[in-house]
Amino acid sequence: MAQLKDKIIDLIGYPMNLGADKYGPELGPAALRTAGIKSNLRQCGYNVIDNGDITVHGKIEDENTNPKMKHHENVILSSTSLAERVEDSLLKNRFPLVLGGDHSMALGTIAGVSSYCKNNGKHLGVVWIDAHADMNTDETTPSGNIHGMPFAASLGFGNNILTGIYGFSNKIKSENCSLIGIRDVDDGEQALINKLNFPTYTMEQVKREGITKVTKKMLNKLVENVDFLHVSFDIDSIDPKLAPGVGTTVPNGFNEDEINILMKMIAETGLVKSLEITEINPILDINNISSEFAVKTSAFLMR
Ligand SMILES: [Mn+2]
Repeated sequence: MAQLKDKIIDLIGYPMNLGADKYGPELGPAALRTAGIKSNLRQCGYNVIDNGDITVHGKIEDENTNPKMKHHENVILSSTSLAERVEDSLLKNRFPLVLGGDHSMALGTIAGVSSYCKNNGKHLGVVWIDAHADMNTDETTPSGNIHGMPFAASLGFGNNILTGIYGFSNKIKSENCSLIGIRDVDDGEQALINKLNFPTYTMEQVKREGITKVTKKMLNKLVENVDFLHVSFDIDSIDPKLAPGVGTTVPNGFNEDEINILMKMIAETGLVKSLEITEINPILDINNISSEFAVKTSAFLMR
């Protein structure tokens, strides 16, 4: 897209693992750089600036003050730095591409994007590509891990420690969001999805109807009301045979054609203005193939 090619891509590393409460995701930014994310984007014709990694606070060994929202103090502290960085990038008319890090990062990314949109008259939509719904709250969570809560929190559901990050709540509206690729949803998450009549496109639906038809349906609904799309791309949406290096593998994910078509069709809206790549765990990977796959497929989103 000519419009996007004129922009500078701001690479922002976010080596966060507290939301997963597990070692590995903090190595994601390095793994994605090693897989050639910069050279790949430059070959596609983009100007890329690598801003290095954001300093994250705290560590897994720290004592948990709340087992239903593990490490929330440090998750919030670091996410706030991320939100500032993302908003600053957008204010400079750049394209923030955040390299995670576990999915708690979306608290910060979406806070920054949403703040920018609110202050600049933009209508924000989010496409969330994930095997999971990330729609738990501190009341429904089976694990207490915050990486299962960022979508609910961004929508304004859950504890106000999470929903109120960056000084305001309700970062996004459910009717302007969509969730695609899900195949492992907790009961509490399903209850919230049902209550909100939330637009979800399951992997089962993708396999049954085909990716083109499902994506068309999703985007038709979405583009009606938004002029700014943020894409939150969880690598566990991809089939574990192609991307085994994630914290929580779920079988029967997107195959290569499906994920590439999804990315291309989202790109064709011309509305993609920010992206995060999340949940890579290089410790569980095989020769960095998951990061290499993520780099290749996300390039389709940037065309
Ligand atoms: Mn996720």
